Amino acid sequence: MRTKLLFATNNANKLREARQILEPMGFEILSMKDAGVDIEPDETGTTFVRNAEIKACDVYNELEIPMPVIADDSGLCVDALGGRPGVWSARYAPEGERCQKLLDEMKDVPEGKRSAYFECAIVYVDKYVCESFTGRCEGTIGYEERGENGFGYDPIFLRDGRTLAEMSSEEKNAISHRGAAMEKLVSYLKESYGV
Ligand code: ITT
Repeated sequence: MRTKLLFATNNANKLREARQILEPMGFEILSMKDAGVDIEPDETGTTFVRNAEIKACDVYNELEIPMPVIADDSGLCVDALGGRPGVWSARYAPEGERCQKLLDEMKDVPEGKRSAYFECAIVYVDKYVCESFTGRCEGTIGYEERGENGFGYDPIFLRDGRTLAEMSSEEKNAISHRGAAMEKLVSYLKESYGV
């Protein structure tokens, strides 16, 4: 039987990527809507792990019938900006304006100083258990938006000459922060529970 995990996210793109990564490995990923949970946890933490813990625990506590919950907190950390927007990536600017605002902030930053990375923390919560797994994807910030795939900052994040938005979802998942964190989650679940 497939192991069910409830993904505590309101971000449809994260849900899509999690399903692409985890379903071929034998997991069934339920959405908050599937579980009848409609909340927007308060992300008051200052780290990705803390915010993912808050989301996973808040949603777990809403469940009438307990089941394992995962949550993802992630963001883009730009070295020339001292790591910003980081945990504030979703609050940096309204969706649709984030990439342009970041390009504007980076307009005087020379080639060679445009390094950045995506970070992802996945937290798994079940009765008596709370475990976190992190993943990172390193690259650079480009000079214009390119590509139609992905979401968020993907159109300005370059890896080997292409933005993540120019890659197929399989290509992105194979190198992404989310893919790396989820791989660790799967190893943990297999080792601990033999799922
Ligand atoms: P939930 O909290 O409901 O999961 P959210 O979108 O608010 O959804 P976060 O607080 O973790 O999630 O914010 C992460 C933001 O960082 C996200 O909205 C994107 O702008 C950006 N981001 C995260 N992962 C990304 C990825 O793989 N590609 C591009 N941008 C990403």
